[in-house]
Amino acid sequence: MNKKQDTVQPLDGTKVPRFAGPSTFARLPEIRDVKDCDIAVVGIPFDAGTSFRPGARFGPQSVRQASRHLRTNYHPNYDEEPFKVLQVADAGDLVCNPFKIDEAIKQIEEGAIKLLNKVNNIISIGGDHTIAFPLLRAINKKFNGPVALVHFDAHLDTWDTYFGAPYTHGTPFRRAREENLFLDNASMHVGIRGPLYSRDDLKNDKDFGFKIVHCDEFQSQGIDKIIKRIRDRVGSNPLYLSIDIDVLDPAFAPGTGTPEIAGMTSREILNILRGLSGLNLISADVVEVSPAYDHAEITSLAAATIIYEIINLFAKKSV
Ligand SMILES: [Mn+2]
Repeated sequence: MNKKQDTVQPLDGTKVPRFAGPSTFARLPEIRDVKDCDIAVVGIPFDAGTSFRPGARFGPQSVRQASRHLRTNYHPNYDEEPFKVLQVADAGDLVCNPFKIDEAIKQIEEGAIKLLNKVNNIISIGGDHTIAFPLLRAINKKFNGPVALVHFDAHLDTWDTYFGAPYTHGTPFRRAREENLFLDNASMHVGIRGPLYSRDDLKNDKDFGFKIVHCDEFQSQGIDKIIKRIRDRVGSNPLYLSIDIDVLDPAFAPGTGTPEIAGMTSREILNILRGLSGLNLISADVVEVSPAYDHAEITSLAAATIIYEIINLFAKKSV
C-alpha cells in the first residue's frame, strides 16, 4: 500500500484497449525505460531439455500475448494496486544456446545474476524446467545461500539422468540438491501425481529433503490445510517458487510438454498462492508452457495470471 512515487505503470486498460499497445508482459514498460526497477519479468526461451513434447521455447512470447487479458489496475483479492506499489518491468529474453545445454545453463545463470544485480526479484517465464537449476544458482548468489523451494509440479523433477544426460527438464532439483541450492528442512513439492519410473523414486526424493503435497490431497484435505502445511514448512526462510504449468490438469493447461491427468484446477492454484501471502518470497519461475499444444490460449492465460498473482504477493509483502 506504500505507494512509490513515479512508477512507470502498464498501459491503462481503461484508456488503451488491452489488445493494443506493446508486447511486453502485461503491457509493462521495458526495463531500459525505468529507473530503480523492483521486479523484472524475464523470458527464458530454452527447451532443449524436454523429454517428450518440445516447444516451450515459445512460452515467453505466448505468455506475454495472453497477459494482455489482465486488468492491471487493481486486484480485489489482495486489495492492491500492485504496479503503483512496485516498479515492475519486462526485461526481455535471456539468450540461450539451443544446441549446447551446458552453455545455455551458463548463459541463464549469468543472465539471471546480471539482472539480479539491477533488481530485487525476478519472475522468469520458461522455457522448460531445466532452467530452474541455473536460476537457483543465481538466486543462491543473490541471497547468500540456500532457499526454501516450493515446487508446483505433477512430477518430482529429481531424477538423476535421462539417456545419460544430466541436465534435462526432469533433473533440475537433483542437480540443485548436489550443490545444496535449497534448504532440505523447508522445501516441498505440491501437486505430485501419476506413475513413476521406479519404486525408489519417492524414497530418493524424500532423502533429498522434500516433503510432498500429493495432488489427491486437494480433495481429501482441502485448500486451507494444504496452505498451512506449506506455510509451516517454509517458515520465515527466503522462498523461491518454481511452478511447472503441468501441475494443472490438462483440462486447464493442455499446452505443455508432459501432461498428467487428475491435476489441480486453476482456481486451486490461485487460492494456494493467495494463501502464501506474507511469506518471504524472493523470486519465482513459471515454466513448461508449450503453445503449439495449447487451445484458445488456455495454458498461456493460466501462466500469465499466475505471474500476476505472484506480482501481487510481492506488492503485499512490500507494505
Ligand atoms: Mn517440471
